[in-house]
Amino acid sequence: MDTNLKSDWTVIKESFDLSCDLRHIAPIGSGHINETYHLVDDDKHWVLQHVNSNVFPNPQIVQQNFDRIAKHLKLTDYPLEILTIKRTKNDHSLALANGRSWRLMKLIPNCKVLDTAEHGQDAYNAANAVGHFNNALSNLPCSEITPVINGFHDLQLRLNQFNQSLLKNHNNRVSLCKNELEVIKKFAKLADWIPKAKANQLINQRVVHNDTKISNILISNTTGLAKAVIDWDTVMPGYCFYDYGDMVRSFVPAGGEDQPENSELRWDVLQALTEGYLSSCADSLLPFEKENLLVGAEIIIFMIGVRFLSDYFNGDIYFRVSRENQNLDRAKTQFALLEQLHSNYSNWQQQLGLVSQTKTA
Ligand code: GN1
Ligand code: MG
Repeated sequence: MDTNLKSDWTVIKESFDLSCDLRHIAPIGSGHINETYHLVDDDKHWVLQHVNSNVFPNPQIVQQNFDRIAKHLKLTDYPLEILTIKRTKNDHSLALANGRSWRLMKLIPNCKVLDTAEHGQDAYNAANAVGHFNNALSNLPCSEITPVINGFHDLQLRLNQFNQSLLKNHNNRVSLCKNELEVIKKFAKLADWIPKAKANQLINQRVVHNDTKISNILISNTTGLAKAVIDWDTVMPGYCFYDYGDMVRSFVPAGGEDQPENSELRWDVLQALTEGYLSSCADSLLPFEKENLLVGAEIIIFMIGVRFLSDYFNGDIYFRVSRENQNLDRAKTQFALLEQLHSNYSNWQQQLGLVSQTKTA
């Protein structure tokens, strides 16, 4: 059990008016940023989370966005479960204990999460859920959501941060990564693509999830269908490419996010994912956006690889690790997938029926 939870428990219990004790709490989830627990109180099941304020400097804003998203989803015909929080006795969305912010959400029962898609059907179901999420939020004005992390998916900013990490060079790790440095040089030009498409008004900024890895989609144990899209912390203005791309990187390699030796691009999974996504949100996408989903995938796969490698060079201070070189393996996995997608781009594009008819960015 984490020491933060132990030291903050008395305040958490009092704030949320709970009667259980630490014995009724167990860690769940596989997130790299927040600490997450399953808590049982009087036969009610909750998810307790410590919102990491090193990453989210203003957790209040995260919760304001959360409320706005829930309100909007309830007004649409969004077919999945909507996350619900329990407020504190004093009617706050967060309990503050020793400077740390804790929130309590209703647990959605009888569900599992996956670390990768086992087969095409998983990919179709999960991507269909993300499509519903994107579709339902496509008419929420961006001005109603406050960005919680500036430049979160700004590739140029991430490359600048990468350059800083080269100077940090924790334990001389840069010298072990010649191949990865070559990949970064080769793909750095992707940083222009979204700014150009935006300037040419070919893509629409909209409220998107920004973290659609497969473990953020709850799957029903009984039906095998998606029940909820969870982890709304980074829901912010962005582009459809971010959510499509994050699915590709987390659904398609059989080994998930951190097994470079198991990072083969599974064509059937990519195809099912794309079909599942378009089945629920094609109507809210512009033709140019649909035709360029794979460019979006390249951008996000590359960007997250860059972020993992930066963290490796910084000494693993951002993404939680459970073993040595895990961030390096995460970066290698992204880059291996990126190279496969890139080298066969026109072929995938054709087979997915995403061939460009409109002008290029
Ligand atoms: C982080 O917290 P978690 O695990 O949902 C990260 C995402 C990365 C992801 C990689 C706020 O998400 O951007 O894509 O790890 N979240 C933040 O697995 O940086
Ligand atoms: Mg997240």
